[in-house]
Amino acid sequence: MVADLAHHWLAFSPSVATAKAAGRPLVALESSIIAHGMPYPENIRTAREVEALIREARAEPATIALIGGRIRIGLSDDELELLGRSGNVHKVSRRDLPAVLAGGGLGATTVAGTMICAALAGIEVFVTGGIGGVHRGAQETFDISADLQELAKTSVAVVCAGAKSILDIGLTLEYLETHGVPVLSCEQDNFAAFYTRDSGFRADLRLDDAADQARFIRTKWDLGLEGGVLISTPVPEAAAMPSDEIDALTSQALTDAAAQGVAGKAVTPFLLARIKALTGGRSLATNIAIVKHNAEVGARLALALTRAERGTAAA
Ligand code: PSU
Ligand code: MN
Repeated sequence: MVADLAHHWLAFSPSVATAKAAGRPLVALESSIIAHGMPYPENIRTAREVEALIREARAEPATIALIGGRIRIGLSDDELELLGRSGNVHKVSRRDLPAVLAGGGLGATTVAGTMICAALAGIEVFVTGGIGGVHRGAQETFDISADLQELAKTSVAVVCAGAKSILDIGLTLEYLETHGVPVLSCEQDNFAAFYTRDSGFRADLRLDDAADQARFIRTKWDLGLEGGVLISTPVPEAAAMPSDEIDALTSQALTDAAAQGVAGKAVTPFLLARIKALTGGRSLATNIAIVKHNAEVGARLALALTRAERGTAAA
C-alpha cells in the first residue's frame, strides 16, 4: 500500500511494475551491499546473479536505490553499474532518506532504508546479507543500528544470514525481543553468524518450510502486529569460514576502529572493509555464496506468501 504522498517519490522499473500489476511475488534487494559491501566488478556481477536466481525461482527481483530524486524500485543494468562503479554513493538509512531524496543524490539503501522503501512499494519480502545490530561496547557508544528499530515497526519479512560477530549478537537478539520482532531460523535451530553457521544463540522458532514461514508472517500481520519478521538461514557449509579465524580478524578490526576513532555511520563499513582486507579477499567468496543462498530462501518465501492469503492463515 502506497501512502498518499509517497507514491510521487517512487519509480518502478517496467519489469517490477508488470509483475506487481499481475500480483506476482516480488523480492526486494538492498543496494548498500552493492555500493559499500563489495568491490567492483564483483558487486555488479553478484547483483545480477542474485536477480537471475530470483527470476529462476519464479519471483521478480526489485533492487532498491535512490537515483535522481526518486526511490527506484527495480534497476536497469546501467543503474546497477552506476551504483557499483561510482565510489561516492550515500549510505541511506532512515535518517538519511529525506536528505538524499530531496537533494537528488545517488543513494544506496541499508537494511533499514530498504525496508522503508519496500513497504512503500508494497513488497513484503526483502533479501539481504547480514543485518546491523547492537555493537560490542554499545553500553558506552550507544551504537545500535537503525536496522533494529526498523524491524520493530516496518512490516517486511527480512531474510538474512544472521548478524556478523563484529556485533554483540546476544544483545542484538535481546533488543529484537524487547521490540517484539520474531526471529525465525531456517535449516538449523540457532541464529546464524554470517561468515559462520552458528552464533551460539537460539532463534525463537525454527521453520524450514516456506509455507510455514508464510503462515507465521500472515498470522502476525493479520493480528495487526506491525513490524518485521527476521528469517535467519546459515551460510552454506562449503562456503563457511573457520570460526577461530573470523574471531581473530574481528578482534583486530575492532581494535583498529577504536585506534582510529571511527564513529557513527562509518563504523559498520569500516569494520566490514577491514575484515575483507584482513582475509585477503577470501571473505568475498563467502559473502557472495551467502547472498545467493538467501535469495533462494527469500524467493521461496515470496511465492508462499502470495499463496497464504490474508485472513486465511488458520484455514
Ligand atoms: N552488516 C553486514 N553487511 C552489510 C551491512 C551490515 O554484515 O552490508 C550493511 C547493511 O546495509 C546494514 C548496514 O543495513 O550495513 C548497517 O549499518 P549501521 O550499522 O551503520 O546501521
Ligand atoms: Mn551504527
